[in-house]
Amino acid sequence: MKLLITGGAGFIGGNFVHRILRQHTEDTVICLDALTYAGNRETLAPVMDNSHFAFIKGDIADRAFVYHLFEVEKPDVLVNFAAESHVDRSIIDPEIFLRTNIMGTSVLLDACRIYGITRYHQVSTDEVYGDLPLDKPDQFFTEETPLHTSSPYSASKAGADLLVQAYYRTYGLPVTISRCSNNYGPYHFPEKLIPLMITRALQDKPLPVYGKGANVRDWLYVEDHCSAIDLIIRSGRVGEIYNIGGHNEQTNLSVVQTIVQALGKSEDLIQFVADRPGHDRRYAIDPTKIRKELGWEPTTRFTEGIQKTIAWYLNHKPWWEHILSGEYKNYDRKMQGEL
Ligand code: NAD
Ligand code: TDX
Repeated sequence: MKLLITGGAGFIGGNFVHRILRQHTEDTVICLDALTYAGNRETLAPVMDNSHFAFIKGDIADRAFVYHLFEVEKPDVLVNFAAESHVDRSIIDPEIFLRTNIMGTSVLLDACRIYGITRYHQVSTDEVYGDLPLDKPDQFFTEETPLHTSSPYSASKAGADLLVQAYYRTYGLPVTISRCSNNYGPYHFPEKLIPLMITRALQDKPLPVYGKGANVRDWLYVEDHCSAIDLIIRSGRVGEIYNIGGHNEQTNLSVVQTIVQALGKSEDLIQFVADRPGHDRRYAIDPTKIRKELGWEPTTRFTEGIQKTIAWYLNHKPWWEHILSGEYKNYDRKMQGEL
């Protein structure tokens, strides 16, 4: 199988590239990535010399470029991870989210329609369902939950999902969509909660918790997300949506306290700061469909996954120190009120 993996120099896409080359040695992987601020060649360094792997730098929203790539490479399967992925950035500047997440997806879908594909898989998010109340712990997002987005990011992801469904219905394109809860693990960009807190705590910098830290996220170790997508592209039913989550809900404050304790730091580092506008209260996935249909189960519990993640950041300081020294620096200083 020849896979075109877009966004493979990012967090989840990078982990997915590593998994495919490790687990499916007969497959060939082409990674297409624009190397935005969030893309990182160093994430792919361990596979750059693999003869079953090729990296191509390019923009999924560049129609002529993408069509040429399809003509030359003729991929069998496309897995689309490429996106602008950070909610806070979408609040500051929404436009690039529409361009990449919606227009980029439409270009990829058109390329698949014109040149043919055996499967187009869209990596989506539980954020398209909006949020759940904090005081109703028995409520979960199912695949039937209506789309009800809160941020420009989630609106752009929902727009992309609707396009994918339209291409299935109108053109019969063989598509699948997965909607996963919050991921954590190696190669996670340090603008997101868990890596931000780990890297800042390691530098003894203040840890900014939005509001009261009472918002709830449903955390899944990235390798479990990748195993679910791997199953869906090989055995999932065409035209279907699959929710992915491991029933691991935690308040943000509890996650930050776990990190602080694991690193032996003081809780005095925690600072409650202004809340995110439109901040979703709670995400919680019901993964019954993927468990029953495809037999998927997560294998990494949070207590184990967070230790592995912290250990990874401790052992890969050059990876994140390089990021902290570059273009990201100004965004970080702005978010921390230093600019
Ligand atoms: P990320 O920001 O770490 O990586 C995104 C990658 O896409 C980067 O390598 C970037 O260079 C690339 N990219 C951006 N714009 C591009 C363009 N126009 N053309 C080509 N490449 C481009 O994101 P992530 O956290 O790895 O998320 C990957 C996907 O998974 C996204 O679609 C996101 O919506 C979805 N998702 C993420 C989470 C999560 O918790 N991180 C949860 C559910 C779903
Ligand atoms: O400094 C912070 N302080 C803080 O309290 C940051 C960066 C975040 N938070 C809070 C906001 C959220 O409630 O932590 C929670 C997690 O925030 P993010 O890491 O920004 O993730 P979230 O907004 O939940 O979105 C993530 O999960 C769904 C990914 O970034 C999305 O790409 C994915 O679709």
